[in-house]
Amino acid sequence: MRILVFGAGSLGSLLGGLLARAHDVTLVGRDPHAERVREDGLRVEGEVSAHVEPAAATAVPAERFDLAVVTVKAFDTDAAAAALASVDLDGVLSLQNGLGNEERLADALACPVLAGTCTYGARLRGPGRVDYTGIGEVVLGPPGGGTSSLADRVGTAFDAAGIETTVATDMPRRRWEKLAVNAGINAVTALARVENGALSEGPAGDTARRAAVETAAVARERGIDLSDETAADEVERVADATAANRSSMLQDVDAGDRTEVDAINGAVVERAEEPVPVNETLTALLRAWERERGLR
Ligand code: KPL
Repeated sequence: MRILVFGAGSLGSLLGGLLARAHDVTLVGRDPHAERVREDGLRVEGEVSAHVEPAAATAVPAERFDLAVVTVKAFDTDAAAAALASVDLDGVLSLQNGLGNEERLADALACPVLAGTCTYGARLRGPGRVDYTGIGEVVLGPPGGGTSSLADRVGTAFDAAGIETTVATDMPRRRWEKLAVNAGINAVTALARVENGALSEGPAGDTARRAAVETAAVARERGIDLSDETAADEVERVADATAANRSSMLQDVDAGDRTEVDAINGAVVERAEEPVPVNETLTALLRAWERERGLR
């Protein structure tokens, strides 16, 4: 399969690197990372060690691709949609945090858009180097649920590259479950400056579970079958499986970059019909941190 990975940050580089073991992959990212991948290839280290040689560019090449995998931050989704609008594609898979990304891509693109969740731990170590810090899973399918031949093809292609992938018919519920995980893990690890594994016990872990439980309540208000127990258990399971990982939001804070708080905890607050005090507090704290640094 010819695959374009749009957003060669931590997760995009890891997935692009793993996919390049079986497919013709082009990474779109920033220099100096893209330049180094072009010159010396991409080194994946950690759970898997591999040296692969995908193509890499800072803009989308005018070529045909079977699939574009979008891995940019939620606040860059509209820019991704604009960049992909003129590309000849069979389909797009959004593997992004937060709610609403697939809808924004689908509004701008003529091809079908799949929703996906990914719980891999990844960290960009430097130009041309990505660490695989936690084995996870990719789940993908049509955003509204049900089946599609594109989802089946993409699932087969990911499996062929050794990426454990589930093709799901219940993506609306899966997206809310992943939102609950991110609402719990990302903001708490970013504010406490701890790795995911630190959430196994103590007050930080309690706060993460409470944020996830609030998210499950909002999901139920919207007709999604997600129990408090499932949401809290998923936070624990993912925090354990990616214990050595610095969450994507902590990596943003480490780098002094804008975070995805609006698309994660902010999205929970925005959709809630009843008070969600933990998500409100986490959103307010991260927004204050961003404001202080002139990031919003
Ligand atoms: O999605 C993640 C993220 O960091 O954004 C998890 C699964 C929590 C891994 O850190």
